[in-house]
Amino acid sequence: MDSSFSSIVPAPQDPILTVYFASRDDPSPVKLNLSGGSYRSEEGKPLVLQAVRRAEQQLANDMSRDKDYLPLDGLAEFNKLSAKLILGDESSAVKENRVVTIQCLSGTGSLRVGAEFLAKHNQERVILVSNPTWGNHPNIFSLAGMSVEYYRYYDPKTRGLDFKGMLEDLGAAPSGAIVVLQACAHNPTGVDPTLKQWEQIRQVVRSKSLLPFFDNAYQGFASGDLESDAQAVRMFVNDGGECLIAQSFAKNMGLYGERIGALTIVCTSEDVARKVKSQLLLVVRPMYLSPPIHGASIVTTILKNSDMYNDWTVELKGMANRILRMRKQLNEALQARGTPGDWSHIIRQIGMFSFTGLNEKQVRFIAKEYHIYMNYDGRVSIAGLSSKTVSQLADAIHAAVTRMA
Ligand code: PLA
Repeated sequence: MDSSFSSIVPAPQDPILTVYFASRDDPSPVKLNLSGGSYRSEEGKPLVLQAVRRAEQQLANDMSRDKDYLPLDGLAEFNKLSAKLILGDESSAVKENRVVTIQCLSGTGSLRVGAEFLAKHNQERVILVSNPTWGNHPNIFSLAGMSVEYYRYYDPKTRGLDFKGMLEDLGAAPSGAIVVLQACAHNPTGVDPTLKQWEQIRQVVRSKSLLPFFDNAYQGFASGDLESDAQAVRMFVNDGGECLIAQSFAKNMGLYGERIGALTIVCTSEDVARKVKSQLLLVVRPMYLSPPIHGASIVTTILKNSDMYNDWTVELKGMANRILRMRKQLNEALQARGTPGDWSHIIRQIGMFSFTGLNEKQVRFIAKEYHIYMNYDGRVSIAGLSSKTVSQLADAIHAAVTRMA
């Protein structure tokens, strides 16, 4: 039979998905997928936090709860508590009622709603993202109709921040352009500015009237501490200026599949905030009507119960510390093997990932010979390693570097 879709050509392959399928179809019992950023326990299993289990039990036992639609902007209490988590208890922007927060579908959904809003209401079409950045950023913003440009960020020579290049590029951006800044634990590089550098970034952003859009996908995963990881965002909010923040509970609460996050827009006045909110709701309604209830209920239960909140912060610190141990073990394992090169960046980098510096040929070699899957840009999820698999990865990297130089 004729198909209405017969003229469709296959979509170009998404690099992260390509690696995912290759790993899925590899029958090897020792295969290890370190491409996607989801946390694994020492046993190599996805981890459901105890605080989340407790919250879900409590919700399941509460017979007064129903499954009615949430409002377009989601669960009101969730929105308030999420804003507090990133902006802090004492945020004057919150006290002055100039903060709008709406529940969205995790970090991606928050970015997308923000992008649609900006495409419609920001005069300047240019949006700058770091080079490199999370692969989905350019898609999200260009599909919303914006013009994506890059600012220098990573210097492969130092495996650190190209701070001078970053400031130059931000300084040369058109006034009113949007600049996407990853709040902490930069993906894919694992390289974050210092607080002193953030202050200089803030000065350039404000003096050029750029509009910062923070991607806050990893709060708590950089340092293990929610407050420390919020410092960069708060620096910008505390100067009284405007910004957007896309927030995700996928990583820090391990709620990946619940798709729970929030978009916050900090405005200069309550009046502006009211108008902004009315327009955000216009973005949401034709897109998905209203957000899902379960993840928001879990997060709200944890954030408002001091006992569960404390349990959560302990577990979060535990995850961050385990990642640090894996970094240390991997670095030591490479040193023990005498692997050529300097691997200290594995310990210096921050967050779930290490940007190893391996090239695509080496990555493909490792997949073929060692059944370990990582992204073609050399990004590896340290959060997916365990004490048992560190030596497997170190063997693979050693072989790749010595044989595929
Ligand atoms: N922002 C950044 C910087 C991210 O790395 C990710 C996820 C998100 C937002 C969106 O996450 P969320 O929608 O689940 O909240 N990046 C992952 C997932 C973990 C992926 O790309 O498939 C990554 O592996 O890079």
